[in-house]
Amino acid sequence: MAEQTFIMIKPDGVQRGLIGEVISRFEKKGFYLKGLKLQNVEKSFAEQHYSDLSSKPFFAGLVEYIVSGPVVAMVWEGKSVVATGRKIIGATNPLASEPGTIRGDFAVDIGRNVIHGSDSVESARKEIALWFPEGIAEWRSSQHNWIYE
Ligand code: YYY
Ligand code: MG
Repeated sequence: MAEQTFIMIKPDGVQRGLIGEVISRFEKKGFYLKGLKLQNVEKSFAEQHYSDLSSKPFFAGLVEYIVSGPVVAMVWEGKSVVATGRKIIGATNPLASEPGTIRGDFAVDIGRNVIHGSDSVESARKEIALWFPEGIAEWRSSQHNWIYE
């Protein structure tokens, strides 16, 4: 199976009308959308998603931010999509993100950085299982051979 990553548009990205922009960047690159839903999440769910960061001083604020409005949860698939997705997103602190990245183009503060992307293939696997227990779609783009050699 091709590599998959979990991407989430955070509540600020949804409120600011950036859903289409984010999807467009991943789509135009040549990655395939395999799962998509907009939902509000419970505090306990957000805590589980960010459980690795539970000891950090910013944890409570981060969880409060994630539950402050609906998020868009997605699974994207393609060659090296985990690492390349992180490049498309940009550095964690938007003031350090390069222009041309999502955070570099659309965010200022670290606690309002618009988007989440899995940091490894292993975290992607865990995050996809957490967010999409129902499974994801099976499909293959008819353009596949025009994007991948
Ligand atoms: O993977 P990424 O989102 O780039 O950063 P993480 O180190 O996993 O932190 C998750 C999330 O926490 C980050 O997107 C913003 C927030 N955060 C923060 O508010 N303050 C920090 N000093 C570090 C991270
Ligand atoms: Mg992270």
